[in-house]
Amino acid sequence: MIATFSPRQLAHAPAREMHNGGWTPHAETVARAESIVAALPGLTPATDHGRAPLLAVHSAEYLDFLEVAHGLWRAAGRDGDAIPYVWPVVGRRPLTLQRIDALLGRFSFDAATPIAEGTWGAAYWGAQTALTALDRVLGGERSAFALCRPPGHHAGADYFGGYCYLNNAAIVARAAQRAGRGRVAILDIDYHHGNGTQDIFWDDASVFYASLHADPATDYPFFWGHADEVGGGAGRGATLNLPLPQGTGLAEYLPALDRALAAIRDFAPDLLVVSFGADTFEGDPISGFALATADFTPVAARIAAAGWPAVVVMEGGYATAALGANVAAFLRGFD
Ligand code: Q9C
Ligand code: ZN
Repeated sequence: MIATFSPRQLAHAPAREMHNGGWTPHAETVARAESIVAALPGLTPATDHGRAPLLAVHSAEYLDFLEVAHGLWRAAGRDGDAIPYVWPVVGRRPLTLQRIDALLGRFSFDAATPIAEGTWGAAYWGAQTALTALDRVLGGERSAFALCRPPGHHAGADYFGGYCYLNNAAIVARAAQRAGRGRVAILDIDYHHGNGTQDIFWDDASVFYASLHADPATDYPFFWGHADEVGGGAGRGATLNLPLPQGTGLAEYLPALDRALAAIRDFAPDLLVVSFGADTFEGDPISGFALATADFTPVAARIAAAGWPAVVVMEGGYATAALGANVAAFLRGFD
């Protein structure tokens, strides 16, 4: 399968994250991308599609903020990565906010997602990497893989979090619609629920969002991904959440995957976007499912067998040494 990548994504190197009440080294490392690069035979360089496809998903205020956030942090006399510490639970007043701390809180939902010096450029090129994979599928390729980093599915229209800044899967979905693929399904098989993607398409009947993930009763992001979240307004019924217990292995995973695929089949998409996280791997350091490396191939084969043109976008996966092999095993299922 064709795989797209931009080395400019490696400029994002956050040092640490807030985890269980203390600082730990950041799990979303440069080495993750390097592990995947080393496992794939050849990579197609990303091309620049500009800011317009990002604006089809994210607000202008949010993109403007992301671009200058680290500079504002430095201008405030701070060292290292910009990290929020206060959130506007009661009221959001972005247009009156000046202080970097207020802006960070306005446009985020957790303290695990620092804005480092290279974050904007890396996230921008992550989105371009995803758009380049879409180009190939629109050009007639059956499927293409976008090696996106940082990941995207936790990022909403105007917020970052969960190691994510720009929602690459959502950007692909909107760009596909603009190219005439009116009905798009997003299948999210990262270990964590893709709260950002769900929020972006919550009331949109033209994009079906289906997710298999760890039950938010026990796992991040806690406030999204419960089975009773089905979409709202015109989008009611176009969101499908299938939470699974910690310890889930292939035998429990495949029936849930089949449920998601059946729902997508009923929706009859013109294009499928797969948000692929390899953090369902048994050796993942921050997750609790039990898929083995070899299990990723049959998971992908079931998705491929459905026959929709597919853009596979990289999301999480933190067992760095095994990550390349896990991604390669998944992509093999599409051959
Ligand atoms: N104590 C993705 O896989 N931290 N993001 C959880 C648990 C956030 C994962 C901390 C995990 C975000 C794309
Ligand atoms: Zn994840």
